[in-house]
Parts: sequence; C-alpha cells; structure tokens
Amino acid sequence: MTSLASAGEYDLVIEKKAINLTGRDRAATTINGSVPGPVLRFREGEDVTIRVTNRLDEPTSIHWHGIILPANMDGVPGISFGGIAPGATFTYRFPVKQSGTYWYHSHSELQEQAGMYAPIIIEPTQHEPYRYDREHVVMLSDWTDEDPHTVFAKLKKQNGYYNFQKRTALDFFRDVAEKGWGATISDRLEWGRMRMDPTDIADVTGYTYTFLVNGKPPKANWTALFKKGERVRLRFINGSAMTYFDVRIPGLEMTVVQADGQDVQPVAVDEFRIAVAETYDVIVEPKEDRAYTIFAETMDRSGYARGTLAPRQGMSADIPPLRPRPLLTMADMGMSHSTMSGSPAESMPAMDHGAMMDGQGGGMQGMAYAAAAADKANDMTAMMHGPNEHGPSTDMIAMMPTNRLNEPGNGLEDTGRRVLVYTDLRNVRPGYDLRPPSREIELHLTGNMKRFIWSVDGKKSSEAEPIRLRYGERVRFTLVNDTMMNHPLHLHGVFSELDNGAGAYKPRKHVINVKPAERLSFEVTTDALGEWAFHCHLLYHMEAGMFRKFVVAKDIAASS
Ligand SMILES: [Cu+2]
Repeated sequence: MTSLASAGEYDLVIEKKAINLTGRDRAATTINGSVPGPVLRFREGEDVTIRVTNRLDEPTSIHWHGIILPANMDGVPGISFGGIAPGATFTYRFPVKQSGTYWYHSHSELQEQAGMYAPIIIEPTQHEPYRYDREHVVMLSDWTDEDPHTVFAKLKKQNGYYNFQKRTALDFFRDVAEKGWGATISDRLEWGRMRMDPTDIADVTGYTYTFLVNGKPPKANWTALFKKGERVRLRFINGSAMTYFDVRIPGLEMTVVQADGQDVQPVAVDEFRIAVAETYDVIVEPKEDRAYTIFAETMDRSGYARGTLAPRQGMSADIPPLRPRPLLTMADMGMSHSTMSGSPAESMPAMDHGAMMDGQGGGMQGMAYAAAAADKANDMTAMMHGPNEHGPSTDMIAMMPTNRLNEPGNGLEDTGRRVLVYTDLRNVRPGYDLRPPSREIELHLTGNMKRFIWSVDGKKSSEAEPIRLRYGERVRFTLVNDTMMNHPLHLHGVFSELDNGAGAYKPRKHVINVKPAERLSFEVTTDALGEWAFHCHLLYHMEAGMFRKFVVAKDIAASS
C-alpha cells in the first residue's frame, strides 16, 4: 500500500485483477490494482476531489466510511446517488472536517468481499493529546477464493454451511462426563428445538476464509518496523466482510487512544475485540530489540490474521495457539439470572414474557424467547447449572435483552487479560450537543439464522418505510438485538454517541456492535440533511435485508 502523492486530488480505478493469496490465482475487485487499495491521506480542513473510474462490467461505488460529508457524496447507490456505471467516472468532492483513522469501500453488491476496501488517514490541524514516534496502518480483512455470490447462495441455502466446527460425538461424551446424561441430553434437545447450534458464532469461518493483515496472509508475515523504546501508533481497521477479530500483541500493553477515528481517554489493555468496520488506534512501546506478533484471532477461533512488529525485516515471534471456540452462553440467548444482571447504565424497563413473544415487528424476533418461553424453563435451569445444583425455578430466569456494554464478549470473559469493553470508551471532550433527546426510536435487530433472513423490526429493507427525522433534532436510538449473533450497526452521515454511562463524554462511533440479546442506546444530532443508510456491517446480513433508509429533512411531512 502506498500513499498517493498529489495532495487533495486522487484518481481511483476499479478493475478486476488476478491475485494469489492461497496458492491459486483468483479474480479480485481492486482499487488501483491492489488489495487493499491505496491509503488515502487527507488533511483536516482541505477539500478533496476523488475521481473514481469503473472498469468493471457492473456498476460500482465507493463509500467513505465514517467521514462526515454531504449526502450526495456518501456513495450508497439508490440512496446517495445512482452508482457508477461501467466505463463511467464519478467525481467525489467534499471538505474534510475531521481527523483520525477511517476507511473506504464499495457499497455495491458484494464487491467489498472481493477486495474493494482501503484505509483513510486524516492528519489533524491541532495537536493530538498523545505522542508517538512512528505509525503503521494495520488493516484486517477476510478473503475467500470463492465468488462472494456463491458464498451468499450457500448461506441462504443452508446456514451453518461454513460452520464446520460442529460439536462432535466426542464433545458429547465429554459433556456427559462433565455434566451427566440428563443435562447433556436436555442441552442438545434445547439447541435442536431452537434450530441453532451452540457454535453458531460466525456465519462464514476460517474454513473458507484466509485472514489478512494489509492484504497479506499469515504466512507472508506482514512486518512493521520500530526502534527499541519508540512509541508506535498502530491504526487498526477491520475491513472484513464478516469477521470479528480479537487482537493482542503478546508481550506488549496496548493503549487505546482512538476509537472509530475519535480520540478517547487512553485505556491500557492486553486485548481488544474489533467488530467489522470499527477502527481502534493503539500506542505500544516495545522495549526489547526483538520481534512481537500482532495476533488477530477470529472471534469464532477458526483462524487468525497475523503480522509482526520487529526492529528489522525478516524476524518473527511465536504465534499463539488458537483458543477453544466459544459456545453461546445463556446470556447470549437473552436468558440471565436476576443475580447476573449488572447493567452499568440504566436498567431495562420491565417486560413480561407475553410482551416479548408478541413483540412488535413480528418476524422471527426473539427466537430464543419463543423457544424458551414456549417450553419448559426447567430445562434451561438444568442447562445452566446441571440438574442437581439448584432445583428448577422459573422465576430465577429473566428472558430479555440486557445492557452488556461492560462485557468483553463471548469467548473473552475469563482470559486473565485486560480486555477492552465499551464502558471503557470516554470522549476526551464533552459532546457538542448536550440537549436531552426529544424522542426515542427503538429498533429491533431481527433474523432467522436457519433461513438466513436478517432484518430490522422483522422487515427486510425492501419491505420497510424509511425512518424520518427532522433536521436539527437530538434523537435517542435504542437497539434491541433479538438474535443470538453480534451485529455491527453503522449509521451514515452523523456520529452515533454511545450511551455507555460516560454522560457528556459519550464516545462518538460510526459502528456500534450490538451483542447477542443486548439492548443499548446511542444519541444522534441530525445535522446532516438528506438520505442516509443505516445497516448491519456484516456484508451478507446487509445484503439479506438488515438495512434501513433514514431521511433527514427540514420538514418531515414534505419529505415523504
Ligand atoms: Cu448483522
């Protein structure tokens, strides 16, 4: 990856090109011939002009992810503009009003999965509240030799197609040895009833994916240089279509200084989970003259991306073993003991089981609730504790999405390491709009894993009306994840200020991960006129329908 020279003006060409990441030549959809495409380095305050030429035989587009800009420059076909036809050149022009680490990618079809993504780095006009001696961009991504349309078709036909980490007979007998026959069998029956597999942590796994650091597979060992004692800034960007990574650098503490391009109060961690489309900037201080492995293990433990920090090229350090794959927990299914509810911010409004089952929006929302509430709560208690530890007791079980912002996430609970959680993130300065929200909009993330239908409030985007907001409003959004998967939600056009208990110091994010069975809120100032996208950033979930159009207008009635 190289920076382009001429300041303020850029030419990008989109074309198919053969690349070889697995031993076989495969057609990638490239930006200026590479995967990732070139790093764009902007300066805060400048106007940029970017000419994008489409040499594909299908329409394309580029979306500037996390960049605040006019709606007609946002690059979402059918919302911001009509897309870029084959052979055509579209000229993007916008003022750069922010700084930090971002990225850009296709917003057409499944082109992003085929290689069409790259970093954006914006130099600030003012000093940043931290110092570093050098920096490296670390863009993580997932590559498949398969045509992304084939991947999508297989997911539609049989979800779990790529989830080869199914529990085996051996696992079964191990469970029997640990938990006894009764609990093991009721556990299996329960999963069967819910048409789920407890290993359904990711839709597409390392069995088809090769995971990349700056376009390099693990064997190629992308290497970043440092001199002993330097402070090194690493700009992590998750440009994956579907993959969450758990990132650590054994032997080094990482100080998180930016999240989604926005400065945050420094947090020292040993590991952080980066959801699809998020960015985190960390500073490390390697004190020894040796190599360190940058290890990005996938959330489902099916593989890893890897690079090396080293004083010289050609060095490497140990690669940690993959940890055991995590299973979904009762909390992931929206079932937690009253004693387990430790919400850091506000607590949930009371809901009874009937309300959950009749939940608005219809569709398959709350498959856990439906399956569990319709069936015996006794089995659930047995699942959690074994039949003998506590007697069956229905009133101990609360089935509802809860605030999970202080949890590190499935598989990171008991690592013995400091793992970043969303409640760690605090803006360095108070928000610029501290008005209380004038209204709240609640949206349910819904889906049917078996049929690979993903939706908002039980409706695919094609079936739903846009969400209309008045210009200049302060709006509170509450997202309720009625599914058992993580969804990274991305609202275009404005920053989403996550209500994580930080009061005026809410972190400003462009992607908010919503854990399984989680309920969380963020606030937005609607100071961006026009039509915008709001969607899950898991590419195949977006394609399947977890997407809504937002319209911000001065007169809501006139915009309809
Ligand atoms: Cu999703």
